[in-house]
Amino acid sequence: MALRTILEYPDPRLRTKAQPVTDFGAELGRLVDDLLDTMYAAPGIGLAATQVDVHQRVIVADVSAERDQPLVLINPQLLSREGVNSVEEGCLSVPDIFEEVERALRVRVRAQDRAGKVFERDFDEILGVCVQHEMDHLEGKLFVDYLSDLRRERIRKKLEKERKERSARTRQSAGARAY
Ligand code: GNR
Ligand code: NI
Repeated sequence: MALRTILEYPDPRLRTKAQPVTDFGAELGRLVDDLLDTMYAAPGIGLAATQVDVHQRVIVADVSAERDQPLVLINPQLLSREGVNSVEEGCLSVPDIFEEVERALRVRVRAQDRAGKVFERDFDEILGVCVQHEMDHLEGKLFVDYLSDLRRERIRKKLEKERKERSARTRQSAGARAY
């Protein structure tokens, strides 16, 4: 079990466009396992490789209550979308911010599994929203990009302020230990 560090907005690395996976070897297997471990530990219902600073087209999700139905999508492609759905979204890379975002109600996706086998599947309800949210991460897009500029700026300032306060506390306790 290995947990990876999740990047937080406005970290510019979250804006990186991910590259297709071509090598379905042991390294990919380790990445998928680490993404699942990190998602379950957070806890979150989905995680994209982009969020752990790996810029490959890999996403994981699990919306089950028992947390026993892991979904792995490698090189996901959107085939079709229908309807409109709007739910309050959150993101592990935008901590403690929840905002309503409009998405498709149902999407059909072609992807590969961890062995490289191609499959197609429809996703709807919360899993459909989650898959669209994760696929956005692979393009360097975040749910706050759907909000107004004003709202997004307020969120950025709040998170930057919290980050500064956090690092000031860390410095202080490191100093206290030294004496
Ligand atoms: O844990 C998460 N919850 C969530 C809720 C509504 C819509 C999308 C999500 S995904 C998010 C985890 C995350 O940041 N994935 O990228
Ligand atoms: Ni997210």
